[in-house]
Amino acid sequence: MSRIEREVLQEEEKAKLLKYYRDMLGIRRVEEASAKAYSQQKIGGFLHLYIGQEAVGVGAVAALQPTDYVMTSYRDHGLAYAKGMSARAIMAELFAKETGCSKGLGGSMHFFDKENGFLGGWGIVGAHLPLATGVAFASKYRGDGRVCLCFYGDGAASQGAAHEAMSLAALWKLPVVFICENNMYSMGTPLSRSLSVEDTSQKALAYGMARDRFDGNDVLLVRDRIGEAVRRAREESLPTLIEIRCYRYRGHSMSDPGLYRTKEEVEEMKKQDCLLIARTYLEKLGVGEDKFKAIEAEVKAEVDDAVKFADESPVLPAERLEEFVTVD
Ligand SMILES: Cc1ncc(C[n+]2csc(CCOP(=O)(O)OP(=O)(O)O)c2C)c(N)n1
Repeated sequence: MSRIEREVLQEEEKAKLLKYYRDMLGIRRVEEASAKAYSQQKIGGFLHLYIGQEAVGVGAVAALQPTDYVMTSYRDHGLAYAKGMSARAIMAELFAKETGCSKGLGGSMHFFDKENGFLGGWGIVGAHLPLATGVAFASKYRGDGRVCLCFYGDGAASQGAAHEAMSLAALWKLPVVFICENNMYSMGTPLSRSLSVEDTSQKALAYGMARDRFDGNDVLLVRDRIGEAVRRAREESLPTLIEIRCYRYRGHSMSDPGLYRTKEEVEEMKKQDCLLIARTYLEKLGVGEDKFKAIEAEVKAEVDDAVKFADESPVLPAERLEEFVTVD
């Protein structure tokens, strides 16, 4: 490769990394604003934040084509944003407003965005893995080349539904990537108290499925490693199981005081923060303080606008509720 080609490549990578940085910051600020709104009682029900795991969502989506699918559990705001859902649609859904992605009827755990290929937002632990297998079956049946990424937590790794889903995905050679976001605690239970092995990707061995395992704070590493699984799914129609080690800085949900771990542990993990890592790369590539300030201002304006939009939006009138009920 010539020097000029290398430089062009570096410029391209820099532009991409800037976008990933901006999207990770977008997720973090949207989540912080929703935590604030929750404390002001503008949001009801549960609220599970993605803060700390942003590089997983952004890196994963960077490995996809826009027509590919993403599904996840109830910790869904970050992945929805990464897949293209607007901050307005997110905040309005959280505020239970008609302008939200699910018309305010789903709330935090039930985001959905068909146009962007974001197929939920699912509240029952492990229940969406069979759905992801079904989505991948449909892709293969139609021959449309679409890949499905299915995210779940370490707490779902031993669910029976997860095994049925993986077994059939491997047997039928389906274009699905199962991604266990191992943030170390399902609710308040450390993985060591719920699983006899430390590495949940070993489950793939039982099905003869390809597997991978790595840390999820470096967005470029996440993109490239998930990219390999996406290529396997698209070109060879084969599933992969990936465990990504990550950490959530906040409690399981807003009501969790986090007594099962120390403040020191959380502070230690923050030293490997995904935004810090991306920023350090970017600084080495010559990006200066002004650019970071401009990104911060742009994201702040986006989030402020989303909160205002959600505040001012109407709730769905009660007489329209039946429109969304299906009876056979
Ligand atoms: C089938 C089922 N059992 C129990 C619950 C209650 N529950 C909600 S979240 C959760 C912990 C899941 O942890 P994990 O899968 O690791 O995801 P994380 O919250 O860490 O992202 C539990 C037990 C549920 N929603 N569904």
